[in-house]
This record gives sequence, C-alpha cells and structure tokens, in this order.
Amino acid sequence: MVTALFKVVLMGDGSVGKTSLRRTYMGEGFKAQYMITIGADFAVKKMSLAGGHDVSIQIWDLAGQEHFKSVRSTFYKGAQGALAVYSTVERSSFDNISEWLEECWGNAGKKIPIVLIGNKTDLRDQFKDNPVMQQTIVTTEEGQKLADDIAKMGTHTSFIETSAKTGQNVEASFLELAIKILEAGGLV
Ligand code: G3D
Ligand code: MG
Repeated sequence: MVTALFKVVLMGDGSVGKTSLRRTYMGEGFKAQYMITIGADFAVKKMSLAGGHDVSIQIWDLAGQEHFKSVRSTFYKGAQGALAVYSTVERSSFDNISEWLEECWGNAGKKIPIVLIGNKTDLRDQFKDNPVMQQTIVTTEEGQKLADDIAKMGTHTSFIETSAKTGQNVEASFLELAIKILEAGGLV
C-alpha cells in the first residue's frame, strides 16, 4: 500500500485542451493556485487506486505560457509524470509532441512516465466526413503508433483519446498516469 503525492505536468501546444482536461477532471469549484513567477498553476486531487494505494496528484498546468520556452524549465523540476496532450483535429500539435517530450525529459532529468493524450475526439467525430479536415485529423492508429515509439525509448507509456467537452476518458487519463508512475517506481 502506497500513500504518495505525485507532481505531474500537463504539456502540449496552446489550445489543445490542457486546462479543460484539468477542469473536467477536478470538477467545478476547485481553486488553482497560480505561480506568477513561472506562469503555471497547480491543483491537487486525491485518488484511491486498486490495491489500497492512496495517491494525491498535484497537477501543474501552463497558464498560457506554451509559447515562452524560456520560462518553462522550472515547470518540470521534480515532476514524476506527464500528460502529453495534442488535439486530434490539429496535426501540428501532434507533430510537436516529440519536442515537448525532449524538453520535459531534459528538464526533469530523466525519462518520466508519459500518458499520451489525443483530445477533442468529439470534434474529430464531427469532422470525419469533411474532406477539408482530413489532412489535419490525427487517427487513433497514428496516436497508438506514436505511443508505441515513446515506449520503445524506455519509458512507461500509455495512450488514451479524450474529450474534455464530453468528459470521455478524462478521469481514466489521470488514473492511468498515476498507475504508470507507480509502475515506474517499482511500487506495484
Ligand atoms: P490549453 O489549456 O491547452 O491552451 P484550453 O487549452 O483548455 O484552454 O482549450 C482551448 C479551447 O479548446 C477552448 O475553447 C476549449 O473549450 C476547447 N476544448 C478543449 N478541449 C476540448 C474538447 O475535448 N472538445 C471540444 N469540442 N473543445 C475543447 P474556447 O472556445 O474556450 O477557446
Ligand atoms: Mg491552458
């Protein structure tokens, strides 16, 4: 049985839905604390996992600072896991995931566990028959392939597709990350 507090970071391009995922997960009514110095905020949520593990996760979210690499390095310090988020209707955000990983692992000082998240599946469903959108849509197979490639780099990795709008898989994403962190630490 493990009782722990994990620092996790939400990373990915602006507008992919990081803050929405955090809000959907936490529910209304929580107050994030804002770290003005590094342009990030954080909030804590407790979860109970199978096997009697009680973990709290402190979720760090960039507050609109995605475009300022210079302020982000401290954001990753001490992080034990990361949600790497892209939008399934914006291919450029998918293409940029490898840069986010590099930055994260570089600043965290090790290859911390990753849950790769393809968000906005509700929009992808809406756009699936629209020929104009086909080039920018990222399929489930492409997401899974990228997650497999990340895992091959020697990192505990999962892939989940979400909609912060409908709530689909949002809770599962944070749970999955907690499990990966426990696995990486040899705790389960
Ligand atoms: P960010 O924190 O990564 O920058 P935000 O992203 O959470 O601020 O989301 C950017 C915009 O995308 C917001 O719209 C938000 O409502 C929308 N969004 C986030 N996730 C989803 C999703 O899963 N589905 C849909 N349909 N929209 C989503 P606005 O209009 O407020 O800028
Ligand atoms: Mg945000």
